[in-house]
Amino acid sequence: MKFYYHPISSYCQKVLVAMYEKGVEFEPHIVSLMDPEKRAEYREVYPMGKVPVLIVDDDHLIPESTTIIEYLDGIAEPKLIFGDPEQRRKIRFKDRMFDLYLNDSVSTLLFQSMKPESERDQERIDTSKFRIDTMYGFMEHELSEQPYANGDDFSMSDCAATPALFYAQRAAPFNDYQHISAYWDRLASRPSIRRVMSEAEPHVKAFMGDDAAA
Ligand SMILES: N[C@@H](CCC(=O)N[C@@H](CS)C(=O)NCC(=O)O)C(=O)O
Repeated sequence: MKFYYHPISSYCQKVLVAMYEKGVEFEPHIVSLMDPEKRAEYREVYPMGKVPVLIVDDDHLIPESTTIIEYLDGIAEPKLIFGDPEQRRKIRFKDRMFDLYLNDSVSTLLFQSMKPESERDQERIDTSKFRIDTMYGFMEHELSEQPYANGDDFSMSDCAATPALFYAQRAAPFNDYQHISAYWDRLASRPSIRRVMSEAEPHVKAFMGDDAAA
């Protein structure tokens, strides 16, 4: 399997966590999306130009982080989408919530904060803050009753929460939320996640020009 990704990309980190949890072997292809030439080259692989992408058997292209994890679940243990239909629905639901309303909002805040104040989009910032606060409220409640997003076992939802919380430490700190903080400590102590973070760290430092990944 060929995996097209970049260690700094949150959606790639989500899939890397799943791959390292499962011990899946892959051929790494790092895509430098900041370089216009490399970006154009990558569009030959995947016209949408987004990472991550998994290529299986040389020509079977699998884009989209959730879809990649669903594919991996079919070929390698441990399962990250498991249980009865209701449990599986909840795993997918939280995966969507973490991607769309937490991760995307955290990314928006990070990118906006890197712009000069006069160029920032206050409406997008306000919407992102509202979504993050709403997600934190939801997560704090859920995590008061269980160690992981869907109970006792680590699932695809936790893969999705990882990069969001990794970058949220900088963009939208959650220190005031006792259960989210404990959840983050639990996530960050998993070997798969420690590996993803340590691989991302030098790239995050170079991109943000400081100790953001510390
Ligand atoms: N829904 C996609 C989102 C992928 C995505 O937005 N990837 C970003 C990096 S985190 C990207 O490729 N950005 C480059 C671009 O938008 O051109 C997924 O879950 O894989």
